Amino acid sequence: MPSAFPEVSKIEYDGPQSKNPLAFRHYHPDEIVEGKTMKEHLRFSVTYWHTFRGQLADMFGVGTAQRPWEDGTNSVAMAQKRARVAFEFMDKLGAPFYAFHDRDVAPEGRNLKESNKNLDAVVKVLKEEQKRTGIGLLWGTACLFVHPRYMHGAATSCNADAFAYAAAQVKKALEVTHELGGAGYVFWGGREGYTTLLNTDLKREMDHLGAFLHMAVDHKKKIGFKGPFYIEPKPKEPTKHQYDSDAAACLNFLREYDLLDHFKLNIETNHATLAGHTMQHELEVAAATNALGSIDANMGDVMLGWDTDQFPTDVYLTTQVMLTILKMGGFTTGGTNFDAKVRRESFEPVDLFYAHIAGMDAFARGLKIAAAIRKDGRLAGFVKQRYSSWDSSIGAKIEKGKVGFKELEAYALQIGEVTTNTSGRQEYLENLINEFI
Ligand code: XLS
Ligand code: NI
Ligand code: NI
Repeated sequence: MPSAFPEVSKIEYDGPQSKNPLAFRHYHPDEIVEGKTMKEHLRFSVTYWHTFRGQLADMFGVGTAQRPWEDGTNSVAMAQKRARVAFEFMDKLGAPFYAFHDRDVAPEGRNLKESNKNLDAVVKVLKEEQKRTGIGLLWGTACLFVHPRYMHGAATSCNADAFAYAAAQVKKALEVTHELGGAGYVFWGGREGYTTLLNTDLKREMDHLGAFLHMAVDHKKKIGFKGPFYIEPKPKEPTKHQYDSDAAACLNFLREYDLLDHFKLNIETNHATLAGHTMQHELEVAAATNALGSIDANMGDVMLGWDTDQFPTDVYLTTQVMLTILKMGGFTTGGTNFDAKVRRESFEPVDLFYAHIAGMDAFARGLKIAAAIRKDGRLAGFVKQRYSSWDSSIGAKIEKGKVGFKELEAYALQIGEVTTNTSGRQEYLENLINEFI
């Protein structure tokens, strides 16, 4: 097969001074940071749906993407050819992982049987290409939101037939992920929510979602898939309200339905901001329950209120992300999945390289900066000091559960007033971070 990107050779690390736009200035895969290589820390992953299926259409206009390898059909042969193009791209980029929905990689057939057969035909090629390049599957997932059968949702549909069909689709997607040695499996509830409560039995829908996820856990055990399940929170879009709206809502749902042992979270920046949170807030909430599994790396636009899925190029953002990831001890099965698409105006194939290089360099910088901040120690030292009243006397007694309201009343009467507050020093700390950027 002729090369799809003949003008691009393997992207190499060229150092911060490089003016070569098709080189890394900061992502240096073998460089050691805090005892691990950058490659091991960041575990970059390319998303199949945006990078190889995105046409760059928007709500007002058709796709603009130039993808010379496409023949305009949605055939299995085209899907197989596209898979080889994808691996040429990822191999040249040096991305160690990719992620897909079942229907991104292979076309939906006339019925489930045909869809499964199509998927198997493409999985065969994916397997060959994984073997040839050493690139692995970070996670697989099932697309339960595009087809009209899921208009009312999948696991939360008012129609039991749609639930059943979705279960069959997830069963197959899970088996295929397992076959490809996937490190994890994602559930993103695109239409698991509602558009109006007037026609919705919220409690019944949530119960169904809980049951669905338990069936998935059972099937995972049955086939011997060892990777974690991840839930990917998002508050809305395409529904008005999605049940797994943010990290806290997901964790509460998992607790309520006794699923917490089987799931971690896959946190996406633009979903966090849609929910009115920062990415770092969502990461910290997940990490606090030991449920931070993986991230979908992208960013939104402050001027636009939707999921714009832009490549993450904001170094302040990647620094915050990496501070939390390093604090929780780094990724195990998870990674940095670029759930991001080039802008509609960036329509040439080479833009796919520029975009990923930009994201990878921004994360490499975030990693290096976060490691430097941690090595410096002033930030962590400040936080430790800020809570030092808890390390001895009354604070230590409260933390150890040795006192109740009665003893605390006696203590308050004795001190008379709180005179020991210290400054939060936000501006000082913001300037401290800027020292490293
Ligand atoms: C959509 C989601 C989706 C998931 C995978 O907003 O980010 O792409 O990552 O289904
Ligand atoms: Ni998204
Ligand atoms: Ni995502």
